[in-house]
Order: sequence, then structure tokens, then C-alpha cells
Amino acid sequence: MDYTTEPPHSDKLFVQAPQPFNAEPPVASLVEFAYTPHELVYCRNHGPVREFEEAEYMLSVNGAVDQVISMSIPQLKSTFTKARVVAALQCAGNRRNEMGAIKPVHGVGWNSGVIANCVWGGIRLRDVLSYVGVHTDDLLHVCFASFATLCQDDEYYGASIPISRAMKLEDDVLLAYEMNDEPLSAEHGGPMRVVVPGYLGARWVKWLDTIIVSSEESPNYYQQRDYKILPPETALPLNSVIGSAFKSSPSKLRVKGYATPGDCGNVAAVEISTDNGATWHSSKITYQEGKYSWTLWEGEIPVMESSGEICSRAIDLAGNIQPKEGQWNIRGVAFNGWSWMKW
Ligand SMILES: Nc1nc2c(c(=O)[nH]1)N[C@H]1C(S)=C(S)[C@@H](COP(=O)(O)O)O[C@H]1N2
Ligand SMILES: [Mo]
Repeated sequence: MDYTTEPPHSDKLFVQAPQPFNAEPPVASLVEFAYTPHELVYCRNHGPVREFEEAEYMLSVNGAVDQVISMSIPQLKSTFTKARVVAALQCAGNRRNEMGAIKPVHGVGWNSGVIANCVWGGIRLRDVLSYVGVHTDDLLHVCFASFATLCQDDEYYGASIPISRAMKLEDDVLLAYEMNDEPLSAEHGGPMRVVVPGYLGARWVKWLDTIIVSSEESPNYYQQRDYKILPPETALPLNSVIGSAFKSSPSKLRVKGYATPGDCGNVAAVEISTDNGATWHSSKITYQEGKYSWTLWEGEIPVMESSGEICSRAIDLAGNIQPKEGQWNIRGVAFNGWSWMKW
């Protein structure tokens, strides 16, 4: 595969694997921004990044539809209304290195920066499916594919979601062409990618060129093998991560981090402890937006020592508490044990 024609990458990222390009920002920088700036958005690729001309890029929609269509991006933009959604994009492998410390796991070694909270702009998948005509009462799947790009383990990159998720009224799934109000860059899937709020990043197919409505899930390797995670298969678990911890005065420790919900309602609180969880201090939530954003939090707690270790745990609206130990699995996905940081 040819990696020589890739556009330049951000120099603010730690490169975890150069080809395909896989890189993440330092988590201390990440938690400084509610919306992740482009240069701090992680890159997760299974093949070379390619640039395409928007005017010539075509999206085709076929399969179990009344009318097959093939439209260019400008045509799609003029046919369907624009929507904006704030949602956190997160790789299932986020925090894999912490899981791997328990017992070795397979996959790119990731720390806890494989997440980005962005404003996504695009057209609604629901509008496109209504336009082509689908039978929503059937147990159908909406399969996404990027045949235009190459990848490591299959002929193309693909994924799917149930049609019920695609058609859900208040929770738009987007075919996005903007990220943080800028045109979607090539490395994040421009001219068009899928945005499925609440689902793991593997389903957010980049360089989308084909949608197939089918009675089966996508047969693609990345749907059937690589990102089959324990139930729930699509959402990531309740999580919190410490981004930075430093002494703000001789007697105070300042701690900042992010948190993400599972599928039982948003994050309601994040707690921090300096005694391995014997006692917990509450933190202040400083940012949260809608159902699908991440949560930013910070706290200042009394400490007299000059060094130590701190941990965090998140609690959601249903009262679920992030577990002390994450559940180990060989793929190293969906780790959500308490977050720890030495200071
Ligand atoms: N076509 C294509 N889409 C893809 C991928 C890919 O390699 N190829 N990687 C997926 C995975 S595993 C993740 S986590 C996200 C990463 O998106 P990003 O690189 O914009 O951060 O894109 C998903 N969509
Ligand atoms: Mo991913």
C-alpha cells in the first residue's frame, strides 16, 4: 500500500504506528478544550489516507431501497438540509495500554487520548433513507463502505448499524462533511464520513462512498471480527480519565479530566480519591452538551504530601458507577477501570 501521497499530519500527536498512521494527543492537552481542535484529534487508520475532490466524489445508496441513487457531494448538500451534532468520537482501543498492563492484549498500543469531542455538520442519514424509500419495520441494517480507499484486513473498510438507530428521530446519524465548522479534512474522512453519536468510532466510516440497506449486518472484517466487542456491541462503557494533576498550592492538588457515558444516560458526577478509593471527593463538571458529548470535569482537593497517586471514577444518571477493574479481553477494547495518575 502506498503511504507516500498522504497529506501532512499534525505534529502535536504521539505516533503509535506510522503506517497506517495512528496517532493520539497528550491527554493533558486534550482536556483543555471542550471542542477538540483539529490538530489534537487522534487519527485511527487501517490503510493510507487519501485526498478526494469534493465535486467529483459520489455517494451511492442501494440495496433494499425503492430507488437507487448516486449523488455528488454538492448535489447531496443542495437536496438535504444541514444538521449539526456535538458528539464524542472514541476508538474502542482507548486505554488499551492500561488493559495490556494487566495481561497482554492485541492491537495498536493506545493511551487515553483516543477520543475527540467535535461539532459535526452534515446531512441526516434518516433524510437520505426516507428519500430513497426504506421499509423501517423490517430488521434491516444500514451498511457503510469506503470502496475508494485501501485497508489492511479486507478489500474495503465497512461497518453497519441497525436501521432503527439510523431512523431514530432525536438522535441524528450524520453523513458529515464538516468538523468544528470547517470542511472535513482528508485524514478524518473527507469529503464525507459517517457520524453515529454514542457508537464506537469503528462504525464512523471515513471516505464513505456506498450505503447498502441490507437484511444482514455488514460482512466486512471490521464489523464481524475486529470490532466485535462484548455486549453492548456498539456503545462504549461509562468511563472517566484523569488528564492532569498538579499542586496548585502547597496544600492543594488540582485535577482535570474527561468522562464519557455508557448507554444508561449521561455522566452525572465524577469523583476523585487520593487514598485508593477509601474516600471520594466530588469534582465540578465544567462542560457537557446534549446526550453525546464528552464531559469535562475538574477538582481541587486538599493534600499535604509532595507526591502521591490519585484515581477517578464516573457515575451516570442511572446511578451506575465506573468499576475499579476494567473487564480484560484479548482485543484490548472498551477498557473502563478507574483512572490513575501519579503526581
Ligand atoms: N474508511 C475507514 N473508516 C474508518 C477507519 C478506517 O481505517 N478506514 N477507522 C475507524 C476507526 S477504528 C475509528 S476509531 C475512527 C477514527 O476516526 P479518526 O481517524 O477521524 O479519528 O474511524 C473509523 N472509520
Ligand atoms: Mo477505532
